[in-house]
Amino acid sequence: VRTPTADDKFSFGLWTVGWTARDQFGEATRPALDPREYATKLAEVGAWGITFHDDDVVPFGSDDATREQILTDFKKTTDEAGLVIEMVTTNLFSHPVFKDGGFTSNDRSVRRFALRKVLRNVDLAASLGASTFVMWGGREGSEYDGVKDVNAALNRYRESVDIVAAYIKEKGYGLRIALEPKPNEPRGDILLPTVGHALGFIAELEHGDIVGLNPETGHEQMAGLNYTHGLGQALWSGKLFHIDLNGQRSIKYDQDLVFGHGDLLSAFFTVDLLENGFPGGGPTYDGPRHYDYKPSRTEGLEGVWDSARANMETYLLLAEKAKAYRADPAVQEAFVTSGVLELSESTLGEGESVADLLADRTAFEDYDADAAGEREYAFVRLNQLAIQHLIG
Ligand code: 3MF
Ligand code: MG
Ligand code: MG
Ligand code: MG
Repeated sequence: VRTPTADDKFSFGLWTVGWTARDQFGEATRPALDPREYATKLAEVGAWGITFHDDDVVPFGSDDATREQILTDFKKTTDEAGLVIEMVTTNLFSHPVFKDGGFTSNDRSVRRFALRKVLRNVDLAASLGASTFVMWGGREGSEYDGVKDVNAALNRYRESVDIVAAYIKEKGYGLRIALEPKPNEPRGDILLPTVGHALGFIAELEHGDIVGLNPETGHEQMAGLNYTHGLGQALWSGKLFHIDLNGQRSIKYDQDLVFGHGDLLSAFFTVDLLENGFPGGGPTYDGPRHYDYKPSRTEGLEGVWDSARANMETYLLLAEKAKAYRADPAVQEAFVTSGVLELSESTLGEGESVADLLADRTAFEDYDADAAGEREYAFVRLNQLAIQHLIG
């Protein structure tokens, strides 16, 4: 498979390759390198972009001068490596102050602190030329239903997101906010648990025009949901601003495996959608192919870079296969047989009114539902063509 280029727009969170593999049950298995070393190496293995949380680069609580110095050095390294800082995000989950959340903590002083931390980081994101500001509310939620007033929590969530969005507009920053849904972990239940919940939330915002989504493969799959369908609805809503690609094997803890190392067939259709769009046309995604994965705890530093490469290699392999799948005359024919393209035709005809439909006896009174019920859709055949392209 070919080596990645800047046109592929592959991007990685600094916290992915930078994870030292400390988990709930065990110590770190890898050393922590200087953030700049990860950046240089990411560029070497073919990444185009890099993303980070404030605390990934600048230790929490650093004074202003230290922060300034660290960020200047980091930016110098990414510039030299030719890496684009395409997204910046804020850590509102690690420090104990956020144990009951940031924007939705029951403690008002924590909410004000969280908002200040985010606004400060929005300034940083803009100054570094990022185009997306991701908000993953990992601690916004609860373990116990009785401890969180969901109505008040959503009001506070909306308040903060609207304040940040209004601030971005007022400053004239070229930034858009992307909310990242997740059903659980670290909280027992997290607010805005799925793509659908988050879309419903965005519709209630005053400044929702610059607020969209950053759906993560594993997060939707942890809820037993179809990631590709989630991306599809986000696209349909004009809200697919950014993505977190990785792998997850069914409903369990957040695995953050290499992309394709979870549900491979689902990954194929994710890439098919991202690269080729909907079969019948429609909105497409042109943003970064961003990875949020974890090199497994069993891997050393060599494994870190092997796994980073694997993410991109798998994507490129799937992209090739998805192109061949779409170009295959047998697939095109199956799209017709299976009605996949027929679905793009509006249900009422051009200029047809409901009254016309009600008057159309062929649509109902004279309609042979039994005959139509006999139609074979041949979806299995179409799916098998995908399998043939994937593993044939
Ligand atoms: C947790 C996540 C987060 C977010 C990140 C970006 C630590 O499961 O996916 O990664 O992606 O905070 O905002
Ligand atoms: Mg995640
Ligand atoms: Mg994950
Ligand atoms: Mg993520």
